[in-house]
Amino acid sequence: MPDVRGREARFSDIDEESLEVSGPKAHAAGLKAVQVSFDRGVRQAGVSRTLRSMSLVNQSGGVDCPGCAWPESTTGDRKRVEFCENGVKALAEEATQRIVTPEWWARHPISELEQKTEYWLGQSGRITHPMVIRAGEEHYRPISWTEAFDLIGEHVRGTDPDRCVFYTSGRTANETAFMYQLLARSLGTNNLPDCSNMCHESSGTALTPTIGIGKGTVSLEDLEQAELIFVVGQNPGTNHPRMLGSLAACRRNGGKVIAVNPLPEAGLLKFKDPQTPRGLLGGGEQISDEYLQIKVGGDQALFQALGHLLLQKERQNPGSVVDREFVKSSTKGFEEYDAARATIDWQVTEEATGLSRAEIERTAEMLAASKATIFCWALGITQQPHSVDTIKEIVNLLLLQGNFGKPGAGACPVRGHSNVQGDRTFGIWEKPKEDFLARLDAEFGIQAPREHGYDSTTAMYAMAEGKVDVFVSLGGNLAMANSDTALMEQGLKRTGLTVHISTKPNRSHVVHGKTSLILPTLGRSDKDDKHPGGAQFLSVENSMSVVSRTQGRLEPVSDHLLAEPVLIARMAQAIFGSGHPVDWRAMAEDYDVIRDHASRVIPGTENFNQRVRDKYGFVLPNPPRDHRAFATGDGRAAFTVRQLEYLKPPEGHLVLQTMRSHDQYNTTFYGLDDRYRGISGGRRVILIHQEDLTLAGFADRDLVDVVSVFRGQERRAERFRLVAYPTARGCVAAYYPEANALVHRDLVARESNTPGFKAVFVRFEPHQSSARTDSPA
Ligand SMILES: Nc1nc2c(c(=O)[nH]1)N[C@H]1C(S)=C(S)[C@@H](COP(=O)(O)OP(=O)(O)OC[C@H]3O[C@@H](n4cnc5c(=O)[nH]c(N)nc54)[C@H](O)[C@@H]3O)O[C@H]1N2
Ligand SMILES: Nc1nc2c(c(=O)[nH]1)N[C@H]1C(S)=C(S)[C@@H](COP(=O)(O)OP(=O)(O)OC[C@H]3O[C@@H](n4cnc5c(=O)[nH]c(N)nc54)[C@H](O)[C@@H]3O)O[C@H]1N2
Ligand SMILES: [Mo]
Repeated sequence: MPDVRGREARFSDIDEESLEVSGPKAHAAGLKAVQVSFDRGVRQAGVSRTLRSMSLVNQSGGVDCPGCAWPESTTGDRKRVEFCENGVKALAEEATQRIVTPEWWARHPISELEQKTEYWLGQSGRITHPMVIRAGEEHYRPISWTEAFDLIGEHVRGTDPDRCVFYTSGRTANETAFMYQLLARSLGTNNLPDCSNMCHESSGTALTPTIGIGKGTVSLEDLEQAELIFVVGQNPGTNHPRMLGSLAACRRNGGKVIAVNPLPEAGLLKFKDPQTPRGLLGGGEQISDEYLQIKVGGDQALFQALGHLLLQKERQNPGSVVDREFVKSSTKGFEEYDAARATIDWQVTEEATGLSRAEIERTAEMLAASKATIFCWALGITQQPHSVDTIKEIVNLLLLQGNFGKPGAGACPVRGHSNVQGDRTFGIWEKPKEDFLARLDAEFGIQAPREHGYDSTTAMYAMAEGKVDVFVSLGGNLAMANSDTALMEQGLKRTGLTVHISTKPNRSHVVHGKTSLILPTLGRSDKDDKHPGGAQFLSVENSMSVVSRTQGRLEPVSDHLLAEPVLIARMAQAIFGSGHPVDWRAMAEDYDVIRDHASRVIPGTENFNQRVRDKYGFVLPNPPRDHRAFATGDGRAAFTVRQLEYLKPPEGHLVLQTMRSHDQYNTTFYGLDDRYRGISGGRRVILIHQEDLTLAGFADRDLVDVVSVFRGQERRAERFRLVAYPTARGCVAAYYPEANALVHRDLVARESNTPGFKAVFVRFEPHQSSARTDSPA
């Protein structure tokens, strides 16, 4: 049973008194974005560190921006400034000169830290020393690195491999990820959950069986060449700002953009490019030609309707819409799809989408007219119960018009964390394929387990049930990131040893295991030069399969930080002792050794060391894009027929989506403002349509408790301000992670098991100070 008062207090300084609402903005970026980014940078890191880090971001041989996974150009015409406001904020957070020392931990007992907000914890600064806390103790205390590794070795050797869990957050570099999965598999477990489980897992799950690869099939250049781009369930103005440049370029080349989103997101309306003088000072460029303000969860219905309309046009005028040649030579299942979409129930379609038939028909006209279409999507699509089906509907539409393996066309799941895609490529996955494991075994002389491991959801169940003795977190903050906050925290507390490899304090350190270690590590912008052969670099893979170098240059804030590959090697040595077939030390000393191993295990990384040193790195093979090849077993891409599903909340309830503000990086807060949505000084808000507000019997700015329902169980989160906002009818929005407590542990996407963060049924009750949080059980 969580302490209700504690949970309230922990969010209280990000609350109401300072809340100001001015309504959604009509454009993104511009001069204000540049001002804000410099301000934040200088406040955290000082002028010279800010300028130095900014000049290196996303340049060849520089540091890959830790913000998002949006790619940089690889054609040589990279701009002097290849970053955005939020990238600068991400770097400033890391380059900060605020430090969290052993004295800091001595000043703040756990009982006090438990009351602190995530914002406060993160803003405290960079952790300088390895720290430990044991059962019954009130403070983390310093521990030597040797003792810390010995402690891990003892705990791991003292239990079953299957009772150990190795979590990864997507900032982890390729080389680090490769070593980490090797450690887990040498030990004998595939318990390798990662943030991707909560993010784009649905995309991989839908794409792999239909087009034979779990990744996107477009390059940056394709976006500029597209005739039509759909941006579905995505807020690029905040989460992938440099994408706006590509969308604007597409329109300048005569292409069109259609936004599909329940909220009127500023970045999808107008864009003032901060990387050009005209963009800084001018009135801004229009981004969307059509804005479909869809109901949350209504996308599958929209895509089915578009399929129906395309096929209808094709029947009226054969050869005008469907790419017959492609469908015949490269796909299967067209007849079944054609038959299933022959009719459509318009009443259901309008109810599911909240869109008018006229809007959908207009959209179908644009789609039919386009000879090169790209679908971009992100979490609005992936975090629904029927996400996998919705993405398969996108694939159907792309296949109909042959939008694979030609310029300006394809599927573009826009990834989140800067290296979440690379981590998968390099082996972080709870469901590894046999051929990967066989190559791993051969390369290292180990016997990797074949049984699948826990994902982020099943790991949470296992931890809460007391089935986990050791939990290692390579970056990340699962206490705040996962669904069902109370259950996740309970799980961490039940675990024998939690090991947090981190740069900054976060909630997961505070709701720790019986024994807990915090192991501070170098960030991406830090210099990593304590090696016999001198400074080392790492590599990352962006959202478009480009692998490139990243190398930090800043002086670390402490002499006691270890680089992640070194840290993992020492952890492995402590666990396996001498005589282990893997030469961990050689890898830690020289990262080329890791890359040489990886190049023999991971297809497409041959000559890794040579090619990664090319100016802009290299592109991994992508069969659908490279030569219209689909590795689905029989070489054909698959049309699929899925039952229509959309969200039907019970009487008196609305659908809640949980999303990011403009001032956060996942569970890290840069500030308390959401500038483009016109919300400032507070995060505990519910954006709700004025008419829904009135219907529910509330008024703008009322203070309410939010109650979610799932399979007869209720969860409660207290003290939110209702804010009248032009969102789609019947759909409300709140910020992540404040609303995670409302997401039931079993509310997940079918097949991918991704939490249904954007599909929560809620109602509101006037706030009562004595209300209780429901037990998560
Ligand atoms: N600055 C910054 N950048 C980031 C991050 C960050 O926190 N801060 N996080 C990174 C990570 S890990 C990720 S995964 C990405 C996330 O990038 P996004 O997917 O853009 O993230 P969200 O804020 O969750 O935004 C979801 C968007 O989907 C819309 N939406 C919600 N439900 C639906 C629906 O049912 N249908 C449709 N069509 N739209 C819907 C919402 O209105 C919102 O615009 O960003 C990455 N980049
Ligand atoms: N309700 C709701 N919940 C969500 C989502 C949502 O849309 N709605 N989105 C989900 C998604 S898409 C994701 S990706 C997850 C994010 O889940 P995570 O990846 O687990 O969370 P982050 O907030 O990105 O992790 C932040 C922590 O990483 C550590 N860190 C930062 N830089 C480094 C580094 O260089 N090295 C190391 N070792 N540590 C570092 C810091 O200590 C920081 O506190 O959240 C998910 N949760
Ligand atoms: Mo993500």
